[in-house]
Amino acid sequence: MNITVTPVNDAPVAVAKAASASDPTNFTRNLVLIAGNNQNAGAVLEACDSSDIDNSILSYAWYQGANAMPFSTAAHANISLSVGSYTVTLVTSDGIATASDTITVTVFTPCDCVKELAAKVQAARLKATDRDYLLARLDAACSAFAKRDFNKGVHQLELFQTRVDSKVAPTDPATAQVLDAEAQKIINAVSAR
Ligand SMILES: [Ca+2]
Repeated sequence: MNITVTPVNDAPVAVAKAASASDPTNFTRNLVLIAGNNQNAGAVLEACDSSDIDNSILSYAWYQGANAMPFSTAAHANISLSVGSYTVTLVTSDGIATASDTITVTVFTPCDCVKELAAKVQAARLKATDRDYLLARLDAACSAFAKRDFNKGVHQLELFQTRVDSKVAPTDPATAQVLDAEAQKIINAVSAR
């Protein structure tokens, strides 16, 4: 009796993740970035969690949207993305079989983020005088960022934070913390531009 053993190849498993270039250890499958310069933001793509049960050597290819050509074939890729929403697909191959994994990256302008913060101010229970002051600071910040006057925009956000700390924090510390943190995220992104 002859027994012939035919090697069976199992497909690899693709696992993609992305992080901000300014925070390159905090990986996620749905990355949100702020383009501190109004134009683009850096991201790190990582394929190292991909695996193959046969321990085959894996190759990688990263595709944006429906593009037929990969923009990178590295396991670890540094990229720059302009403002917009993207789907990024990792295709990993063991030479015979392939697998894919798709993640999303969204890049907002500072003004986009300021508008989201303004919606949170609108939704919060604040005294009318405080709400009007905070919205005016955000409006001024948005205009300044749109004109690329980044220092003025940051200054308006700092005035926003000061008012939140002095008028909102004493009665509603939870809301104050959220508003403060959101403003700080924008300040950090703009300061790192
Ligand atoms: Ca395999």
